[in-house]
Amino acid sequence: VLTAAHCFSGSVNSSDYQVHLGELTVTLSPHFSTVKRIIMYTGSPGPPGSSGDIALVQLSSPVALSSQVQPVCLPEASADFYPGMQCWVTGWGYTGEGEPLKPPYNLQEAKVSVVDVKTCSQAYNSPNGSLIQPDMLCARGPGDACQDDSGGPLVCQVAGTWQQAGVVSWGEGCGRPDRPGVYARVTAYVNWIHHHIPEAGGSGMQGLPWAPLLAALFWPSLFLLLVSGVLMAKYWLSSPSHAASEL
Ligand code: 4AZ
Repeated sequence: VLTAAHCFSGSVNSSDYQVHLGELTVTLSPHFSTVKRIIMYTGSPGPPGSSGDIALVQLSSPVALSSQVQPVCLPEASADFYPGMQCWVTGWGYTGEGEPLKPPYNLQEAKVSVVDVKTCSQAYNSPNGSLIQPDMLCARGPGDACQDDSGGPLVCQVAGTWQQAGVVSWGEGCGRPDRPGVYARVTAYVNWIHHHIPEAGGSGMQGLPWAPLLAALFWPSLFLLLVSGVLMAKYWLSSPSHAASEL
């Protein structure tokens, strides 16, 4: 499970957490997964708005997939979530500034569009330069993420598949036109994710993409070896010197 590192500012102890899968409302159902390991990109959660706000949660046992529990695709490290691209953010966080989600606590979704780096950097300019780092991705309304949405997914449909472009991280207020929501940029961490979960979907070694390459190298070499074998045998049999020496 991909989430934000700052979600663990209270505790990094695996036994303090439960992972509830396939739920649309916040109910503390008795069916949950326990956590085996929390892997933080940075050793410990940084202050709000800092780089590396990403973490992996390894569950204690495999998950049974269903119509309600499905994995999302990891983008390739080179994937481009271009400015203006329409994406969705989901969560049970505040529905507006100072407005906590009301019962029955239904999961909310908000449509957002990716904001170009320059515009976002300007929106978050500070005396020490922009607060926007290369590992951050910005997106703005109509909708926005808000308090308690942190760690949730920003997903975009690319050629029919849903890819996770971001992890809700921070922002000034919620839904302010001049203050985009800021996300941890997943593409910046894809190699780190594959390092910790070699079997994770997406690119990498999955499905032996290097097998055709090996075959492409192997078959021509085998062919050349056979041809040279046949030619050498022919030479050996027809060479007068060999014929003489054997007489
Ligand atoms: C938060 O406090 C938070 N509008 C998350 C996202 C945004 C603001 C605050 C973006 O978790």
